[in-house]
Amino acid sequence: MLSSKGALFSKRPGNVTSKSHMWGGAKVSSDSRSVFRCQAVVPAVKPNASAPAVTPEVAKDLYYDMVLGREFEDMCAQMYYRGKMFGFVHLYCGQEAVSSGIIRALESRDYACSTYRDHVHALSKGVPAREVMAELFGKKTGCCRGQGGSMHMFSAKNNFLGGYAFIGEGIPIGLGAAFQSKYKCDVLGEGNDYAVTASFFGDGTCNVGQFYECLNMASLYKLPHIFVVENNKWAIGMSHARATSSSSGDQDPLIYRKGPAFGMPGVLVDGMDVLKVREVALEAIARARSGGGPTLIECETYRFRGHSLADPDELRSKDEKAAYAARDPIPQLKQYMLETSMATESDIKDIERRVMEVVDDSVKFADESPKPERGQLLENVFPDPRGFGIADGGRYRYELPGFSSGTAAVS
Ligand SMILES: Cc1ncc(C[n+]2csc(CCOP(=O)(O)OP(=O)(O)O)c2C)c(N)n1
Ligand SMILES: [Mg+2]
Repeated sequence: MLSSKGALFSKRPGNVTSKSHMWGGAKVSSDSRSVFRCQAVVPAVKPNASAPAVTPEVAKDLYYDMVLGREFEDMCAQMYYRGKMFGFVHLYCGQEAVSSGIIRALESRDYACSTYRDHVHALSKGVPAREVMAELFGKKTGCCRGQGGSMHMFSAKNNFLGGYAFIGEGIPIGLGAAFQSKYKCDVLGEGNDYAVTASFFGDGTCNVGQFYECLNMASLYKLPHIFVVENNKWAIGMSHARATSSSSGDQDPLIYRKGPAFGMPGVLVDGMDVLKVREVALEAIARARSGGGPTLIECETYRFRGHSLADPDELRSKDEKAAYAARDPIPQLKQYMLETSMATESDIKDIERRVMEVVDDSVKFADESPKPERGQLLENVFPDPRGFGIADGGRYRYELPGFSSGTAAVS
């Protein structure tokens, strides 16, 4: 049950309550997890009569995925403050309905391209929690062998095209993926329809030039690309309304209106309602897959934490935070599933227990995994290791003992 003041889960469900792990020599009991939780409140939700129809299986998948995203991020906060992660870490708490609503509507052959707020996008696209957590710990078993870290998750096998520290950098990468899938089908005759790419980015990023260049190209070539704007109202400490001009003279600088200016549909959706997000996603995916071209989807959402774990989050008002906390997408879906008999309390508990096990397991795996060898730092820098130059004695540097022990190509 949700507690009105406390966490999403006031108590760890099932038999995992007594489990504990060793981290850095300190025995950490799972109870300490609540300290690091994102504070959720019971939302004033009514059963949504106009909610789009989904099967119980889909609803349970969405619930699992959103709870996984929330619990994984809360665990990241705990591990960050325990010194297990380095650099900036941007959490996704509050925005889960966007990731789950869009990415879980994609097929495995489709692509997702992210931002620096990328852990949950990676999880929704099927990158195992173990690999994401190990990447955050900088371990060799991470999805980028520990060389990417929080902002640079990538998984070729899951068609997850990466996180990007520079805002807007992922959009042209996503566009390129959409281009290749159209090229393969139309020019090389592979397959009967297109793999679809969804690229994610924030409201602040919509004032970066690459966004407009990509809107233009996607529309010009009718690419199977979905632009997903996660409008959480803030770009670090800059309010969207303050930083962005309005297209039609009204107060609210609505981003979705930029779609039609480039010849593509623009859709505004409640990004705190996963079923609504999924509904618009399915429509955009079907259009993209069948050659109807791109869509711009603006999801109105909110992050429940500061910009990064280094941000004290003092600029946003208490009232604003409370208003969005009351629209938390996770309890909303839970309540909907219970009231429509899509799931029982025991189904819900079972999902939550499975999530806890996956998150606990990811931490144990990451903690016990080996660090990369020192020489790995020099891999994947030049395609040809001779690019590292000549060392004293006339040999190529890569020929020196200990240069690299891994996968750098040697021709
Ligand atoms: C090209 C570039 N300029 C500036 C920054 C610094 N920066 C990091 S996050 C951010 C704000 C982005 O806000 P938004 O797109 O709304 O995404 P959100 O953090 O809200 O998810 C800025 C300006 C950057 N990372 N890259
Ligand atoms: Mg933002």
